[in-house]
Amino acid sequence: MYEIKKVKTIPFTDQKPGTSGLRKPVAEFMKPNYLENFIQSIFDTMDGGAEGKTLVVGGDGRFYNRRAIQVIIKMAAANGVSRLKVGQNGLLSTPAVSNIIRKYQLHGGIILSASHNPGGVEGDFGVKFNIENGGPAPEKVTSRIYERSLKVDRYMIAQGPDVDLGRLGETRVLDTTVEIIDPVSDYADLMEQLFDFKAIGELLTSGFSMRYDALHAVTGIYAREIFVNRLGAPEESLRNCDPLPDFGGGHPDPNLKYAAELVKEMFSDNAPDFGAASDGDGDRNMILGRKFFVTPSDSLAILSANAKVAPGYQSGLRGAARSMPTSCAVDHVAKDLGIPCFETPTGWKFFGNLLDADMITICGEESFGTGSNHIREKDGIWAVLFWLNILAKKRLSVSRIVTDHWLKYGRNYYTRHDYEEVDKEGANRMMEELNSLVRTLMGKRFSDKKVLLADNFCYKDPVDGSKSCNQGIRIIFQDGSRIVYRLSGTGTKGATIRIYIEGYTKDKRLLDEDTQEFLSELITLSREISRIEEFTGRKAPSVIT
Ligand code: VG1
Ligand code: CO
Repeated sequence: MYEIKKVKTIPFTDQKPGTSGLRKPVAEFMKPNYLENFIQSIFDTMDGGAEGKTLVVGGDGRFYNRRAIQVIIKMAAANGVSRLKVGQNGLLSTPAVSNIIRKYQLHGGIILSASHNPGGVEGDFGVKFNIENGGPAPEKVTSRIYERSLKVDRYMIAQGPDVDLGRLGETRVLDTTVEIIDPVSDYADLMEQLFDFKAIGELLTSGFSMRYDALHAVTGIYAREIFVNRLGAPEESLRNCDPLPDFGGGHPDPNLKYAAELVKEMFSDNAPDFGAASDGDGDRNMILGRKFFVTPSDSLAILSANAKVAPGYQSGLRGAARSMPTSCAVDHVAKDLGIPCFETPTGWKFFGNLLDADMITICGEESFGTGSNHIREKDGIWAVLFWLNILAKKRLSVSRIVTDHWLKYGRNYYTRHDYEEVDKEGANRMMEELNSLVRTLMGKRFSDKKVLLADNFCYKDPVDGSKSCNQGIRIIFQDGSRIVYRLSGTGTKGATIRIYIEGYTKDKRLLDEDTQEFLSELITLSREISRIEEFTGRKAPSVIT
């Protein structure tokens, strides 16, 4: 029924994976051979080729997901993959893929998603490759794939009928076993092992109200099974939980701007007790209380401080880690717990070695990502369950838990200012200027603030010694406040400049200030030092988080 076809092709030069995989407008991916070249480059750079390998593939359900999966099934078969697990209807969240790779000891996985970027015909598409530990491919692997993509001159594909993605069970394509799997059950089982489902179930049926917004992306199917079927929450706890190819026209990005409906409800007078949302591929989370927003950096610190309430973490944490731009809130907790706290570059792949070496248990990023050693990706639903587990045990409001935390550890005021879709050249020039200027800032004084350290962040992995430099300009002041600048590696139009601003206080009278106001001096200073208006023509950021 199937025949192997070898297709001649011409390499593309723009298939360099960014912060998390290859991300481009759908229109790019639909160019003849664009997807095929990249997939063949992944197969060609596997140790010993793709022959005999076991892999998993699935995506967030966005436009082109199903088409791409059919191509990948047929290419996997023609390249000799022995077993390919495929999420039913082409769906699998990023954390679910990570779990499946680990649980079934596969060689790797391919995730089709552009994460929180919009989908649909006009939106973005993406391919991420995860390795056998379940985590995103490290830089040495992604650069091998990129090198290969510059030379690939043929790809192998099976010709024959499409596989029915809706029907669970095994079929054969050439000599490859293609197994259509339930995308949810393995993941939901893992969550039941980590969290106290009995206590959470009691909370959710005790008059406590929650809203979970999947923003019409992949976590809808996970939320329904876990929150409603297994934990007994009423159906009305779910919002936008049917995955749609264009995410209903929205941005599947769980933040104050793009999860607007949920935010509106949570800040209304009859707001539920708890609100949460996740992104396109299910690895991000936003946590809200009644009229209260929890910053992702605080969330990481609070989960760390309360980890022992969850059965999966009752013996405590080995260590914690955060990406460099993430606020230092978790550092205070780690210090108090007497555990190490690591600072890594932006991107989940940098946590992989620390987790594999059992040097950390929990980790997170300011960009709405939190996770632990249960898998090798950040995990949206996991974070929501962790919060519910804490709420079920403490029986306090979200805002009370957060303010109690600040009283004990002090508060790290934190904001991120994004300048999206700015001119690439201007952005690069600004970063170059900052880079040559940064060392001269050491010891300098700006009104009452003295610079303690100023550099371009260079990370040396404590496990394998590999170095990743040029990871962002940071200016750290003596009082613990910081300014960080970096360019986004996930944007698909022009350049995106991110400025991260942080201030710290232990003064109990200053715990309840407005964030932008508290940080206003530092914000002005960050613009002056970088001369951002001069380089980009922008007076103000396009998104403030
Ligand atoms: C952004 C975030 C980063 C995150 C990455 C992938 O990258 O800042 O923290 O790891 O997205 O998240 P950048 O380079 O645009 O700043 V996701 O949800 O796309 O896997
Ligand atoms: Co994501």
